[in-house]
Amino acid sequence: MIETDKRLAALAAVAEVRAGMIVGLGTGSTAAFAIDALGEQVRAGLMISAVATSLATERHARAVGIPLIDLPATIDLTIDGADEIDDACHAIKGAGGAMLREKIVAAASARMLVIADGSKRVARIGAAKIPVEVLPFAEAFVAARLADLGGAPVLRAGFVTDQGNRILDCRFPVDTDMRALAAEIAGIPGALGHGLFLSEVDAAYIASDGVVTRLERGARTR
Ligand code: ABF
Repeated sequence: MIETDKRLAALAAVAEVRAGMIVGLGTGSTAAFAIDALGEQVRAGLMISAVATSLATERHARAVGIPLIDLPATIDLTIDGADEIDDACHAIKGAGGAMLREKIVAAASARMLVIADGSKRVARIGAAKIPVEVLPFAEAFVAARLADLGGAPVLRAGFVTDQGNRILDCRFPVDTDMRALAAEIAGIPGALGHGLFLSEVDAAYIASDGVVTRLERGARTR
């Protein structure tokens, strides 16, 4: 059962949280299980503070009693979902549209954990849509650049990000060099963020049929 697996993955990650930590809270239905579990622990006396990656997560965290702070320079541990993750902990995120804040929080984190059910685990990332957050002013320009890169961008209809921006969902050829692509997208003026997380994720808890597997990346590259 996918919901059970999401919950198991979330609980495995929450077990890494220690008293006194600043915790980054992800967005999405899997991260929501972690927020619920942390809320329970906070109500039972665990002292932590947290940073939310989206307005939805902020509301959820407040509702379950987790104290929130503004983004500090460093976060101890972040727990977040993903759309795809491979065994080297490369991930695609952003189906929920929160990847800009998620990337900032991940980059600020000493340790970043992805939690997911087994359907998200892939041999090589790249089949999922890669979302790009774009400043509305620059939409046509960024879309043209993404099309030049082979991304066949599609505006996410009716969606506005927490920052008031739009999202262009892209599909690149499966054999695309993702590291080169990430650099290309990051270099487009008006493209504010993208869903490729190639060096941020330190470990992942993936649950399939009730069994949790931990993937740990090697030495951190950033
Ligand atoms: C966030 O929520 C995103 O980066 C990812 O796109 C999505 C995963 O959602 P879910 O856990 O609901 O599949 O983590």
